[in-house]
Amino acid sequence: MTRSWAEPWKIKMVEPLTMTTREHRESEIGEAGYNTFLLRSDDVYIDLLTDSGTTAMSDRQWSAMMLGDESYAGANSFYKLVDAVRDVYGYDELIPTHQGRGAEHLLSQILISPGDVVPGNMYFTTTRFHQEYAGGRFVDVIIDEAHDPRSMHPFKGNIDLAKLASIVHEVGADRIAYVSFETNVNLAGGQPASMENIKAVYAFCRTLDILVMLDATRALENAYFIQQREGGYADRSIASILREIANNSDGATVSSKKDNLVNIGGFLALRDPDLARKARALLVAFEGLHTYGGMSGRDMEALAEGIREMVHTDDHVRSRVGQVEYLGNTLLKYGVPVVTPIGGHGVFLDAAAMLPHLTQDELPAQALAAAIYVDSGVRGMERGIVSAGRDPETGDNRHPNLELVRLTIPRRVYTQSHMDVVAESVIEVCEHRETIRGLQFVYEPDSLRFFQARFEQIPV
Ligand code: PM9
Repeated sequence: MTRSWAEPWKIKMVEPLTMTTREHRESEIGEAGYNTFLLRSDDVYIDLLTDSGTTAMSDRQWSAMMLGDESYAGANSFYKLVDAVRDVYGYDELIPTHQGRGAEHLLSQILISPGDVVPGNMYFTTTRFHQEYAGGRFVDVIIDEAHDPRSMHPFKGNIDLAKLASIVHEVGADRIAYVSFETNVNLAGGQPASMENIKAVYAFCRTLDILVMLDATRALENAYFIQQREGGYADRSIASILREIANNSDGATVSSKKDNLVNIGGFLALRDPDLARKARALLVAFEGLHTYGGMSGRDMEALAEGIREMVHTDDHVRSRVGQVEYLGNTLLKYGVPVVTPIGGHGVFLDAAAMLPHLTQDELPAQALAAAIYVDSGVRGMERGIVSAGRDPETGDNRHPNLELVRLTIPRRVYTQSHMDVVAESVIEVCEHRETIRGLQFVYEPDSLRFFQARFEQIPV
């Protein structure tokens, strides 16, 4: 008999949810221009928009916040954070930022010169924005399987070494700003890279003096999949696997709003003190003094505790990913097309497969996210053509292979019964899929358009 996992915590405080009617939700989604980012949270029942900053903090984190040292310079809370990052990730140089994109901004500014190329394993919206903003060109070198929602490859986040070698050969190693290696690749569906691949990429880059910078935002979940799926790691602790991932890099950007179990915060971590000096020079202009960056003392306290807590035992990540897999496997059982294997932070619905009557330019994922909201008040997010944006050179829409709706699970927030309600709603919507109409833009921001764009239904 297989034995169940259960959450390694109990609930001390609850937050009431609002129940709404279908009629109300139909009106609200119209008001929000069919963009789930523009809904008010009071109109949402189960909020699966993102796992970013939506975590429930522990009693230890809340009590640590009371110890926050709010000194402008040299706060004790900063040094606790430095120690936590060094102990858990092994990086010596810490540059604290307000969240992940603050770290991406600094990294891109110190390493990218106009015309440089940044190879990476699938784009992430804010990451690519900062790479392009600094004058770089992102080149996708992820393995082909990552673009196939049905491929069962256990490590769809892997970098294709032949693709990487080819772009290095084409432009020359000195025009490669760095390799941008995301752990548990978000837009591929929360898919991990194998330790073998992480090591091979680092070894290849070292021979050419190319830096490898991790996006370690979800490296914990990546470490869990390595433990579960890669030969030789079953008996290793998550903490030691996470450290081994970080050991094979020159630095990392981290949005602490995910793995690190806090509602706000992030950091850039580096090994090279000279690079860190450059980053700190910009930090004081864009974020704050080098001993707080973009965070208050209490934020740094909660973050230092969150970093230690996430690896304290393996039970936390096992139940976190276990809950995501529970939702994904329920949907699979009822024939809903989802990205497989089920990822670490959310279940990604294959909107292209679910709504074959819509072309990609009719924005099927955007329309599906709106339809699920109307059905049950469950809020997901589009991850397809709208998120992919336009090519800065041609101005044309990018057409990604993946046209997905992401149901992202916040950490330590919802119960298994919430997951049942979500699954029932998606199954119901799937049964009436042919009634879902396509959408068109009525307002399109110039960059990161998915956050604020507005849409209307295409007239019949
Ligand atoms: N990710 C997410 O919902 C929040 C904003 S985008 C909708 O998935 C990675 C892999 C992320 C990420 C944010 C950031 C940026 C960097 N890398 O949001 O600035 O998933 O803290 O981090 C979001 P910040």
